[in-house]
Amino acid sequence: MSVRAAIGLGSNLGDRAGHLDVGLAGLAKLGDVVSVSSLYESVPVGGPEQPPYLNAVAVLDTDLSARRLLDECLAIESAAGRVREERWGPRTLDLDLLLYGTVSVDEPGLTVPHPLLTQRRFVLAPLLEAWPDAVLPDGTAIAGLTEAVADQSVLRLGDFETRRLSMAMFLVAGVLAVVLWLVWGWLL
Ligand code: A4P
Ligand code: MG
Repeated sequence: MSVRAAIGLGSNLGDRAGHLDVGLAGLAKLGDVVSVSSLYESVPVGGPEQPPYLNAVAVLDTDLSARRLLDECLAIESAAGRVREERWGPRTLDLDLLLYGTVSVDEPGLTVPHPLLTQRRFVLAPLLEAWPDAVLPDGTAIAGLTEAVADQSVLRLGDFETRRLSMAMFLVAGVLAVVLWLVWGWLL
């Protein structure tokens, strides 16, 4: 039987949006992606001084166990060039298993719900957008947790599709400008 899970995606190195795209493409192979939040720009929480993050949350229905899902997420991170240097340090791609249905897991190397979920606006804001009626295993609604973290700086950007569309329009405009410039030169 499939379980609805939420995965948090984060990146603050290199082509951040490109890394999140790679993460999302990898997640699509692990189940049915039912919802993806917008992208959120967020101030780093914890760790050394580091660049701002792009964060998002994907919700998927999966037949994988929580352990297998996390292992697959770690493999996707590695494929995106993730190198672990220090805890909470900068990274090309971070995938965190936030929720796995309403199941609680507390094993070596796997804690679900993610232990810092309730303290982070960069997780709660996209999670609420992608899965508005999500609840913790104890029945607490995610919707009720956001007020306590409202002071953390998180900015909602456009969604994945809008961003792809604006990149395509930017490219088309660039090509048109070059063509016009060539025609202009040829006419003169
Ligand atoms: N692990 C256990 N449970 C989980 C779970 N539910 N999901 C283990 C993911 N991993 C889980 O993680 C260390 C180990 O945690 C994994 O090997 C896995 O077995 P890691 O990714 O190697 O190290 P990390 O990410 O530096 O540590 P941690 O504690 O996972 O940090 P977080 O919670 O991922 O936070 N600020 C902003 N604005 N945006 C961010 O995305 N991210 C972090 C990292 C810090 N500050 C941030 C952001
Ligand atoms: Mg992590």
